[in-house]
Amino acid sequence: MNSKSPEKLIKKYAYELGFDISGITTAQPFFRDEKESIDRIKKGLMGDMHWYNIERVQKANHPEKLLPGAKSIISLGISYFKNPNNVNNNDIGKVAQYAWGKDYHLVIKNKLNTFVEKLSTMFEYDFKTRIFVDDGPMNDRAVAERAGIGWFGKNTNILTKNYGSWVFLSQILTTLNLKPDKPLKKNCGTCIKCIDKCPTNAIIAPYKIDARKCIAYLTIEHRGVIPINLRPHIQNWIFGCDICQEVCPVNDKAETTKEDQFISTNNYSVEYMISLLEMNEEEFLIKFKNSAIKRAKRLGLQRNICIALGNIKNPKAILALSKALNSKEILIRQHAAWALGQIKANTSLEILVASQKKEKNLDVLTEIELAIKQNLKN
Ligand code: B12
Ligand code: SF4
Ligand code: SF4
Repeated sequence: MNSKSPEKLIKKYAYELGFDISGITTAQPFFRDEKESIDRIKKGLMGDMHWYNIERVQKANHPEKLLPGAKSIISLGISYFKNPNNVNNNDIGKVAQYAWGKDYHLVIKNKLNTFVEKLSTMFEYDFKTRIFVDDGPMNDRAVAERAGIGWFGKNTNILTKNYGSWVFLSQILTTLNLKPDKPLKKNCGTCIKCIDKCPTNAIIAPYKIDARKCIAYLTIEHRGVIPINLRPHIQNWIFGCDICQEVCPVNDKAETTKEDQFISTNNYSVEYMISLLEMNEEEFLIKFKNSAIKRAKRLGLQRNICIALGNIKNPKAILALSKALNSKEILIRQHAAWALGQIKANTSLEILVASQKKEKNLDVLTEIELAIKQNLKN
């Protein structure tokens, strides 16, 4: 063992592996966070994320249940901020920055595995580890807060000094007994920008989200129909939402990512979105194999594209949407009808009227009727 303290060596190694921030905390329970999470499930605020259940929350906030004998958690943050120049471009589809480039689960898991190998050469005695990167029952944000790598913002994201909230969080839970860091004494003060600017009012109180209204939930996790009243507020987001981070003053000076694998050159132009609307399952699996976007599944992504095209209102999309109105998927027909209702043009109205005559599904018919009314009103 080197003469440096094990905690210093761990942090040095985290940096060498490309993590921007690291901290250490104990494996003690997170009682406040457990209580809040259970309360949100009970109030229905987690929507239909059935995988996010009470059993998971209990594990997530009692790390010793995840690894018997666990003593410490190494909390790691890595920036994914790209400083995009198209933030205000409302003529193209938008993907939240965290999903640009290669899927972070893959990138970070690789680093964590290498980290664990290194730990076994650093310590000469037997110990156990378990790694987490948003892929298991662990409360990533609560760990990060207590390990002092950042503090909770009112939008519930962990904010960090140099990288703002644009960081992925991951952990190594271990039976090693390491000296913990102290939480930072920081908070949002009187700022409420994220609460004010959230287009769906999903931040119902400081540190509390109603996921059912959050665009990230609706476009990524939610599998069915997106409520009609929320569709206009989704704007041109086709996967995730960055608004409560874009408006956050702590993010003004955020450093950009050093990880090339998080950079992407994808431009979700109307033409590209049209091509995605036409892709089949096999094409989807190939195209998004190494992307976090696959979480939305093909139908979810195509549903989101219909909404974005309806909000962008570019007549170029009418033909593709009329084809989508003939899809064998009810979900796609419903959202394509809505989108055609938003794009005022004789052709979109004619397409809706023609489809009204042959559509058999009552839910789609209701959408078509509403879309015709909307189209006439526009
Ligand atoms: C479920 C989930 C979601 C859901 C629900 C989000 C939510 N806020 O609950 C949805 C799909 C909406 C979502 C969206 C996003 N997510 Co998400 N998500 C998760 C996941 C899997 C669990 C989060 C969780 O436990 N939520 C439960 C609720 C109860 O927790 P919470 O909202 O954080 O609230 C805490 C505070 O209220 C705190 N608390 C209670 N009382 C008090 C009092 C005070 C004073 C304070 C300070 C705190 C506090 O206790 C609660 C529990 O810890 C984590 C990964 C993981 N395994 O942890 C990623 C994770 C939180 N998501 C992440 C990201 C990047 C996002 C998005 C930014 C993606 C995007 N751009 O579209 C958005 C952000 C939306 C938002 N404003 O939260 C990152 C966040 C990184 C960071 N810097 O914080 C995580 C950590 C994934 C990762 N490993 O990097 N996500
Ligand atoms: S991600 Fe978007 S919709 Fe969700 S809370 Fe933030 S601003 Fe609101
Ligand atoms: S916008 Fe303001 S209130 Fe919201 S997280 Fe950032 S600093 Fe906190």
